[in-house]
Amino acid sequence: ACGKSEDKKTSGSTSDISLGFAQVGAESGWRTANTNSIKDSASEAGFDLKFSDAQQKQENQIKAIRTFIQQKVDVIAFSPVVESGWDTVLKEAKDAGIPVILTDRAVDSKDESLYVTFIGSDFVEEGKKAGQWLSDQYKDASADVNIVELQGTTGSAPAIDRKAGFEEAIKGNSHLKIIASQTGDFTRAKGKEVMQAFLKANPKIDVLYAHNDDMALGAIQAIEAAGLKPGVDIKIISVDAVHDGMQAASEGKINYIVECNPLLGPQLMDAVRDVLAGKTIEKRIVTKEGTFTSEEAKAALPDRKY
Ligand code: GYE
Repeated sequence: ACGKSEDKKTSGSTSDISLGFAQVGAESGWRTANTNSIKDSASEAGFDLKFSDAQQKQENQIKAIRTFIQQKVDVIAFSPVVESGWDTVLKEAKDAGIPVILTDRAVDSKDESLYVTFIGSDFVEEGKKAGQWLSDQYKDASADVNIVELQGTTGSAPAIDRKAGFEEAIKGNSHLKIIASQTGDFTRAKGKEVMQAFLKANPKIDVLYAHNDDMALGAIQAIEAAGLKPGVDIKIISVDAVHDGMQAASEGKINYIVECNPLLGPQLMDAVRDVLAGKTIEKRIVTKEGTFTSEEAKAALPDRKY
């Protein structure tokens, strides 16, 4: 065989492998860590990385993928901003013979042949961990516990799944009530703005569940501005465990963080190598992660990489 990928495999050199990566944006600390991980591991692998930032817009990602197809990159990887609406462009990549790897977020396409694998977290599991902790905290509650929820980007896999997992885990405790739920688009600015509105509209908020640290950090500013103590007057749970979130947790402002690992670069580069070498790859590669209470965050903070 003297195909393109065969040459690469046998030559031992990777410098002629090109990887097009369509990133979501730069909306959060998680995303920054994820982007750095991808750039660093691509350069370590010696791949020619073509990186595009979609500024949280699906249309920009679709454009970027079409450009990668025109450029005839060897592999396309991307983190789909939302779950739906990918079939057409994924079909175009398939017809061009370019393998696609999903990282971080999933698509809802029925046709699994449109992508090689999906590398990323189990977001339903993350939501469940958050809800389970809360259920345990309030297992002896005799009055209603009012929860407000800051959702991630509407239509994104982590927003859909973290909501579903959380609801599933709290449904056994009838005192746990979600009284308001809105998107904060995974950003600090939006998290602050929506929390302000929640505080205005609801005289009694006991718990905030934020789908990521950045929204929780924005909400903390709103809570403090309202003269309340985050972590005490309002208990806070979030997801990610990025540096600033862990810092707030170590100060007792966030009570519980469910970890979501952004360092997907090394696994992605392995998958790129494997697919070009013609190896079979598992359809689903799940990232391993844990959880942190305030005390655990304090202990873990000095050794965190991001
Ligand atoms: O939790 C959030 C980011 O898709 C897992 O996107 C990712 C999420 C992450 O904006 O902070």
